[in-house]
Amino acid sequence: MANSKFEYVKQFEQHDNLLPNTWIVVRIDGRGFTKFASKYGFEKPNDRRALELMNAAARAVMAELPDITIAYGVSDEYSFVFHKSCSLFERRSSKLVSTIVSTFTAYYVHFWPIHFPDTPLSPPLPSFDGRAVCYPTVQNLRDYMSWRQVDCHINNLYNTTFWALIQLGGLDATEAEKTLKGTFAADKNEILFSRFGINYNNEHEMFKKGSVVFRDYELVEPGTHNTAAEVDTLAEPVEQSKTQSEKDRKRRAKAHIVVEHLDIIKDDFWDRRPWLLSNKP
Ligand code: DGT
Ligand code: MG
Ligand code: MG
Ligand code: MG
Ligand code: MG
Repeated sequence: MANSKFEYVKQFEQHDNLLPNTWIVVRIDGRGFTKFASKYGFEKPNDRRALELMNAAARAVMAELPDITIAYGVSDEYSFVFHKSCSLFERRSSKLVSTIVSTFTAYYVHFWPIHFPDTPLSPPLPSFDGRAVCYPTVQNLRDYMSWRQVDCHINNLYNTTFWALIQLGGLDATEAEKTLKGTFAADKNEILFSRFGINYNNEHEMFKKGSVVFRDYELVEPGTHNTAAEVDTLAEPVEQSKTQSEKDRKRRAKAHIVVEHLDIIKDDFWDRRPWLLSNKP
């Protein structure tokens, strides 16, 4: 390509390659979804259609980006995890984040009519923000995932009780808030059960646990337990031939992507799916 006198402007571009050998998490979040949810009459506190639409978009993102290992979604947010050995886009933060955000948003809009057949979208259209964070160890990554799932649980128990007090108990928002002030989880469970006959355990798993998206291979029998430190070693980058990593990538691209509502805080989920954190596809 010919050099022009204008080409020097290229030097103004900033490098934003993420730290090598760390787990990359890209979290996206719906912009102004409080307003968006009320515009489209999302059910409170959880709208199944809206959550399933989020899951469908996340699944499509994973199908388009085989480098994503696992994703976790709750409310209007989704976290996408890239393996620490990932070299997609030379690990450039802005490329990773903008690709995920735009792919997710495009599919969210594309799938909207399937989930909301009677309510066409109209401007302002849904949009998402995104950020990338690096986590150096498997323990840090799992703590991140646990943090999001605990958040899901705490918010959902609160919201379920809050809206039961309003929708079934006839309280207004101020009264419901006052009732819940200073209560612990056990108190909220008790309010739900004694006042409304609701057993929180029987609430929909998607509402209680959020959604986990991953590639499904054969489950490993529990008992062959790897500690986080051992998994960290497993996940060390091994020198792989180009053809091998290309094969792995193809295998990932072909694998069935599932959306489940499982506990990702305990070891069991990870122990049974060693491919999620190891170097194997
Ligand atoms: P942001 O992210 O700073 O642009 O602002 P928001 O309004 O998106 O706030 P955020 O992300 O902290 O909270 C998510 C909002 O989305 C929250 O107000 C509840 C709403 N939302 C998410 N899922 C549902 C749902 O299934 N049903 C209803 N009714 N609302 C939902
Ligand atoms: Mg926010
Ligand atoms: Mg939001
Ligand atoms: Mg949010
Ligand atoms: Mg280009």
